[in-house]
Amino acid sequence: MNAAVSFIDGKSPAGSQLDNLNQWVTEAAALTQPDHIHWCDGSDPEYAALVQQMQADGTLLPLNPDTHPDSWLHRSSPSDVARVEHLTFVCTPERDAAGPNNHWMSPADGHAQMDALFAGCMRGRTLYVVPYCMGPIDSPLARCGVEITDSPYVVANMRIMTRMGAAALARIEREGSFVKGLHSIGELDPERRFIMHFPEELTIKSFGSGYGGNALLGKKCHALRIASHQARREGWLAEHMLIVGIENPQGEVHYIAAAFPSACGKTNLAMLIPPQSYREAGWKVWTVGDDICWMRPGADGRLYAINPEAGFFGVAPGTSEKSNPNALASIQHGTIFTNVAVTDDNQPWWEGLDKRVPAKDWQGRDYDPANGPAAHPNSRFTVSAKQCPSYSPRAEDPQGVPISAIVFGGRRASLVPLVFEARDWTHGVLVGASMGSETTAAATGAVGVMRRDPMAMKPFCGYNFADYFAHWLSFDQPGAKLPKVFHVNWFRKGEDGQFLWPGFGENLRVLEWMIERVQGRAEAIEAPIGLLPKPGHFNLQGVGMTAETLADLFKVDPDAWRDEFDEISEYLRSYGPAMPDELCAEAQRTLAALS
Ligand code: SAT
Ligand code: MN
Repeated sequence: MNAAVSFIDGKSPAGSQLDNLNQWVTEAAALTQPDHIHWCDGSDPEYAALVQQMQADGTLLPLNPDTHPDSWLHRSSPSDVARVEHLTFVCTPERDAAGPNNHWMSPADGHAQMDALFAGCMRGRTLYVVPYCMGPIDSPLARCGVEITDSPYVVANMRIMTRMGAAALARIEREGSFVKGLHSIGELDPERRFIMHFPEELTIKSFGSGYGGNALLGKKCHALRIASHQARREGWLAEHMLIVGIENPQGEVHYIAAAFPSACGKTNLAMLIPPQSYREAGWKVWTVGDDICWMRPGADGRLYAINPEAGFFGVAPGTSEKSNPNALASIQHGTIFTNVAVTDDNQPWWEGLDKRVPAKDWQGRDYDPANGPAAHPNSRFTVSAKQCPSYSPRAEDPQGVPISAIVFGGRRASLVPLVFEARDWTHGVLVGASMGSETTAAATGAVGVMRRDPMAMKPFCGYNFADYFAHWLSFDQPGAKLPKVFHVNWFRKGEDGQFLWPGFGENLRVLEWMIERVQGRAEAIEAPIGLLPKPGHFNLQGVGMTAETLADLFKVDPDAWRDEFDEISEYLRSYGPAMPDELCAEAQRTLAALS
């Protein structure tokens, strides 16, 4: 054990509001039987000591200190490389509360199953108590949690991804309430792996995985599954959305929240670099968040959003000087890489980065293309948001940023045009609810299969989707100044199998149209599925696109859309009577317009 890490065996912070926390830690320790208990203060020396300890035992491998100072490589167990949706449960007294969109277990069964796994699992290990705050530490929209874990890798990641340590503990002491997350990597045995949520108890139990959203409990488990449940009760929204600020040449900044499934380019859009002509004209892009958005109505009726996270857990493959220079600049130092490859001079490497040939693959084997990609397709970087050159100063604003537009998008090779606008809020909710996307490597299972992923929340909504859609509809109140809602598809392909739209920085053109729609400056034409840009009102100057490609990009094929809407209607109906009639009626309205 490294002496530099101070272990406060048995001793815990004072303060009567913390009785609740102390008691839970005592119970967790009695169950898991750790050798040591360490209360994390989130300090630099603590982080340094943890890293040193992990380097000593091989959990972290140092990377080239000249090119990537203070950066580390972690190789996870090869059977523990992504979220496991089939092992993720929502445990509510009534099955209906969790809905058909979740795997369900009764709380009693869930606790019994998990506690049997946790019994004695930390013998010979240290139990870390990780107090954290999701959101700026002084924000009324922020919420706190405490993760108990036996993984120092998880502690180090939580320190980057959340406001972790003493300040969070002080807020918990003031407020007295927090989300409890109990985590152990167990034996990293896929047969003994479960992630369970108990929303009524604000509790998470996760066993057997050390990877991403399975283990960094502040992220998907707290900030989405538990928070979505809290948000419904308290009148706000916890969403799987990036938040980006677009500054126009007049210096006005419009904030946009956009929902895309995991590994569909949220990080790239949040850090977009404007095309040269836009840069020269004075456009700027500000990153507030790349994955999660909490928003609530402000006194002026607008929705105000915070990013509950403090860092990025970004997908490495595909990140390059072309696709995302801001991300690349962010990860030159102080970064934890997980499951990437390395070059012969020990620099992190992944497919799509550049033309170098890696020396070792993500499992540490000599690189051999016969073994598949050198970096795991779901390999990641963990880095503080403060290191991002485009990080918005408003990201730390306790009041959040006002949202002008909400964007839904998926990965659709055909059918769905580059952009369309919803007719109104109810139609916007339908557009979100009927989202479909091809699956990615962010979760285990087949990749590239089209599935319904409403609001990109299929893996993350902590309650019945029917109730969730009703909650969304409920924001349409007198006096509300709701954002306009749009749908985008960067991934439409032509008959030759090539993407029709160049994407990346050029996506700003689409955001510009949205902002001009919000300002009432750009015009649209009505199509049965929503409003499309009126030719001449969408800036394509310099894109070099043929009229034919443009027509393909915006084409709405009524026959194919009728099939899509038959499927959407059936999907909505599959939720039974709880599905809001308003939404089914809205789908019927679109279907009628297509006939
Ligand atoms: O593994 S995570 O859930 O944290 C990342 C993602 O899938 O969005
Ligand atoms: Mn995500």
